[in-house]
Amino acid sequence: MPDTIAAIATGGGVSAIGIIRLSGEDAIKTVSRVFKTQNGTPVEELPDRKLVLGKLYDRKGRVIDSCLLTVSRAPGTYTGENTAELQCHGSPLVLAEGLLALFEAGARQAGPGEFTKRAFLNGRMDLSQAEAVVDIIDAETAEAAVNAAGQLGGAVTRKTGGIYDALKGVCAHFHALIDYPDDEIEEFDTGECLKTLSRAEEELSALSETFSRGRFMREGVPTAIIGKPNVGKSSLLNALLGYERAIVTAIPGTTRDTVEERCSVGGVLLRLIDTAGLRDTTDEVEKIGIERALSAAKNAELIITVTEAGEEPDAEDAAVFEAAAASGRKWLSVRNKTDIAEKLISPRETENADGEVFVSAKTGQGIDELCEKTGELFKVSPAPAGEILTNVRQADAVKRALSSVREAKQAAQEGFTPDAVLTDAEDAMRALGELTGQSVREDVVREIFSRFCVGK
Ligand SMILES: Nc1nc2c(ncn2[C@@H]2O[C@H](COP(=O)(O)OP(=O)(O)O)[C@@H](O)[C@H]2O)c(=O)[nH]1
Ligand SMILES: [Mg+2]
Repeated sequence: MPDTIAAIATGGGVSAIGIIRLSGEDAIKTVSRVFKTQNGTPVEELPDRKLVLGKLYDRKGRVIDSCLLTVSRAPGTYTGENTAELQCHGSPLVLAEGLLALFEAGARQAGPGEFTKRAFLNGRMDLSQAEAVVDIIDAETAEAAVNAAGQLGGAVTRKTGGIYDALKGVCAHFHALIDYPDDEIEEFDTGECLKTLSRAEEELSALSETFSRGRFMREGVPTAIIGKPNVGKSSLLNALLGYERAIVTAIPGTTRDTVEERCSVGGVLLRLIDTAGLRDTTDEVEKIGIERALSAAKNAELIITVTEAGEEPDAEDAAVFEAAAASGRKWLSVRNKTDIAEKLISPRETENADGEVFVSAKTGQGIDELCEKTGELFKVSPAPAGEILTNVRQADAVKRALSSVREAKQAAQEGFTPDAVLTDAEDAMRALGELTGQSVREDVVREIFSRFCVGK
């Protein structure tokens, strides 16, 4: 029988309310030793899911808080076990003392993600849903949270569950053929089997393709800001971030190393990389910075070139445009310093850019338009919430399932023996089972939950 775990579930600092939660067979009995209800009802007789006022006692039996308690009994709880939650005043000291009193009353400290791990082990959610819990907590844009919430609702498993069942049907038939070769099993219809495999292939391939978008959603779009020195790259980074992150001076060559910051721009999470200005230099440090700038541009998905709005591009600007055009990545041409430009010039070299925006990093003019354009370029096209894969582990499982389905299909097409098709189809099922946790190894499960915070 799993022991009773307890943890502070809310953030570390001072807050209005702080929550201590417990889960386990003896959760309610344990909390009854440190909490007495205002109206005298014994804690163990409290109804489920009802907030009750009472007093919290420390290890020495002194009242340390007046707070609220809810108890919920198994199995209809988050963890599937008996649970209790104390809503205290949000003093870190009160919460720590309350927790220590609970330890003395028989609970032990919960490890990272242990509540959710118990929920998984007790069948309250599958593995992809459990991972969605972390994704909601870690979400940095509203879009990421909406997708994670959809996954918590089981969107990924609903999508793959149908494919899993179809493959199971194919396997059952092949098993029958192998196990009872002499029986009059309904004439095997290769056409039907191929149709099922093709449908599975199509759906898995579509799901697999959502991952590159999903990855941007979760980790951010790597974005390199490039341009010659002094055009306002660092100023642009600061304008987008809304604070003075990078050093800005009138001295060319100020930014020598790359500076990276995450920032939500037009609803899209960007990993903005400010770089050293691109120019010919003999300065050793600056040279290395320029190499890093070029390598950042190579690894970026979005390139923002910065040039001065009022000036015709010179040779250095032209080299910057050329690097962006040659990269094959999405490219936004930012024409900066509109506040001091006599007229706004649209250079011919940027015709093939994915957008041109006139801004002043100094006054903020045009920054909204830049955000909007970025949003348009990378907005995840509407997919039902949760049907975008954001998780490397899940994407890898889907990819393996896809490749096994393709092998099964090929084997069936080429008239291989039933067991050849069967082996591949079963591999695909096993890979899909990893999404829900059906066929996942214990150490992988442990690794997944170790990424959670304590108290979740
Ligand atoms: N007037 C004006 N000056 C700017 C603007 N953006 C940057 N600057 C100035 O240009 C100089 C170089 O800016 P910085 O951001 O360091 O350029 P970087 O070398 O490309 O990173 C600084 O003196 C900035 O104050 C702008 O939009 N308008
Ligand atoms: Mg700079």
